[in-house]
Amino acid sequence: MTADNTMKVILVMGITGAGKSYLIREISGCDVKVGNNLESCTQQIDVIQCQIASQGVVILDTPGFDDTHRSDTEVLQDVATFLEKLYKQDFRISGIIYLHNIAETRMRGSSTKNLRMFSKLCGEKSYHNVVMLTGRWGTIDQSLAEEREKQLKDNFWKMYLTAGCQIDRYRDRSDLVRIFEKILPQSQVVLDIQREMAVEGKSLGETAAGGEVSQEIAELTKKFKDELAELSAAYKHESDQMKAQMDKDRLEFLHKLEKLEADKIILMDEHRRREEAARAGMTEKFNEIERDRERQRIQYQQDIERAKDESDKLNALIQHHKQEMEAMKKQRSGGGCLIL
Ligand SMILES: Nc1nc2c(ncn2[C@@H]2O[C@H](COP(=O)(O)OP(=O)(O)O)[C@@H](O)[C@H]2O)c(=O)[nH]1
Ligand SMILES: [Mg+2]
Repeated sequence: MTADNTMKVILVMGITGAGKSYLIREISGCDVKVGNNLESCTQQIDVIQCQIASQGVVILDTPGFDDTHRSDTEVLQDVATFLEKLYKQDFRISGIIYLHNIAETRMRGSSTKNLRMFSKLCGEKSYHNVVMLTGRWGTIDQSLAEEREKQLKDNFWKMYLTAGCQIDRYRDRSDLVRIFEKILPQSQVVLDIQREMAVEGKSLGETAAGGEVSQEIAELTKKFKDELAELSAAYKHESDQMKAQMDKDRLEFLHKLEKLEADKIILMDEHRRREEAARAGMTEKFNEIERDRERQRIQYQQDIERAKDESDKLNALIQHHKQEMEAMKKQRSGGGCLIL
């Protein structure tokens, strides 16, 4: 990221198709790619730099945890490592927008899953910087939208609002300007996932968000295995046509199981890589100590040699002095005698 640290960072989250990229295009005026309703368009975190109310702003457009092409583990790995890097480069987050399409007829499984992931990634300490935002007010009847908003306040969003998140409506661009002007001056926060990974050195699997995904992998693996066992038991009694369909289902289950196994490996690999990096860090420290010791040993050796030299010189001097004394003594005693 080439942005400088005076820029304010805003994170936008929510399910695929909620309208995150559309919202960012509206507020930034940048050419942000929006998807169609069926496919996810934002695959990795997109970084959009713009000016809002004379303030340099970096908006982070995130993929939802219900991506059409990638598993939750893959999405989490991207989002978490990006946020960790952001922290390490001294960028702090000023606001988080969790966007929900008010025209959604009911809370889908993916909506509750995205909410759970959002809460695990951010953590309660950042809730005061969160705006739970409903969008697309114009596309349904006002009274119906208000009824749905009430349901969100009373049920699905209740715990987040009670814990400090704010709720707001996005009807047009002026709402976005108002909301951004409100969240930009807020004091900045460190998200739970950033604290866990960048400060406490945890691997992704050890974080709250990673735990959520691991738990889901375990539950899904059990579910698919149970269904596979049921299918195999029923297989014996069915007609050829049914058997063909069952074979297809079986393959599908096996494929899903393989994918879940691959996700487990992603989390384990990430853990191993971190341990290796930590070990490499320790080896480097150890090598540094060894180098230091070698430097000291050489210095010590040189000191001893120098001292030995000095001592040799001194000994030679003493020897010389002794010889001179001897010679003088001899001369003196020789001078007092009469030699016949
Ligand atoms: N008219 C209108 N269409 C929207 C709005 N928000 C999203 N959309 C449409 O909904 C679809 C999904 O939006 P996108 O921003 O890609 O969703 P994301 O997956 O959350 O990024 C796109 O076809 C958008 O054009 C909005 O506020 N008004
Ligand atoms: Mg998008």
